[in-house]
Amino acid sequence: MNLRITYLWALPLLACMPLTATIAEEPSKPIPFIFDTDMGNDVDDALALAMIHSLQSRGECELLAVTITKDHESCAAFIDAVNTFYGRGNIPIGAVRDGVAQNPGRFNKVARTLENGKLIYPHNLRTGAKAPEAVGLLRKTLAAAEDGSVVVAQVGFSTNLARLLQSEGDEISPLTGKELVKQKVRVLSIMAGAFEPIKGKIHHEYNIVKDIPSCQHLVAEWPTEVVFSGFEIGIAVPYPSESILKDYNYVEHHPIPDAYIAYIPPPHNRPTWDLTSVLYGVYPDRGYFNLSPRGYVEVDDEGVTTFEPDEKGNHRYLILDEMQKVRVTEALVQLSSQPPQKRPAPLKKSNEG
Ligand SMILES: [Ca+2]
Repeated sequence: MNLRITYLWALPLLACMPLTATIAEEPSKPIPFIFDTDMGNDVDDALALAMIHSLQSRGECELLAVTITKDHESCAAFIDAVNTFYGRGNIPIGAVRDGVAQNPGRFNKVARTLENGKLIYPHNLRTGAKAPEAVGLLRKTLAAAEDGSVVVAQVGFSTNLARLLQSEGDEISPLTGKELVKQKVRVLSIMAGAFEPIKGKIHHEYNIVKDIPSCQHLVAEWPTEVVFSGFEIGIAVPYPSESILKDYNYVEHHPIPDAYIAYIPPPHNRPTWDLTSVLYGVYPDRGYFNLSPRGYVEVDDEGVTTFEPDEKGNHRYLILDEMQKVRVTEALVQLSSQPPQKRPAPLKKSNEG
């Protein structure tokens, strides 16, 4: 019997199924992605950026822009070197002005490494001083995006995004920053705070403590969904340093293990704070994490986060069970260490510095 004919009876049933409701909740791929980072303070930002490139190579996301909240000129150069290594040296990079954490950090210098007088990791943007200011780049990037599409991962301080919310309409868009976010951003996946005691104590989480007023403004005013990866998540799934020694040797020089070793060398297993925010941002529906009930996060004047459940709230935070820890660790290792899809493309003038 012809199978096509046999199953024709099922077509009316299929037409009645509420397929559209299910599909509408799923993000369309590739997800337009913005990475807001304090690159240089801890090496998890570098691993997270490598992950984004691998996810883009897999067609899962498209990195629209990287914006920096660490106020040192070396951050932008390192990010451009990594982007160039992955064949995407033209991704726009914006830098904070008058921001916090004004030291170079331990590993941004990897971008300047020379061999026989040449840069090992070529890049055009040599200093953040020549990068556009971050809030303007965020406004421009959001204005050009489809409504309700963008995922933002904030894995450093809230300086840029708080300033974005406070920005007025301008030549880029008549919308205020808050209106732009409401129109364009689907979810903010943020590494900040702590939602359980750390070693039995209330934890003052670094990303918040460095710029408390900005984080207070962000949590009070962000108009779309916010999902927090608290401090406890990243320490529950440490990056196995054996991977740093063994999984990146497909090229002679690789900026990610170089940065890791410059930060704290193996056998140190580094927490994966920022990586978890990227993983959730791109794969919200793959069961890597459980989510808290809805509610509101508050940030006090000491930088401590508290969570008040409320079904109308737009804040949730990540929770990990034992099986998820195994899955998440495996996913983070495989995504961070995936080889670049293509070798560096010719650079345009846009990121020349
Ligand atoms: Ca970070």
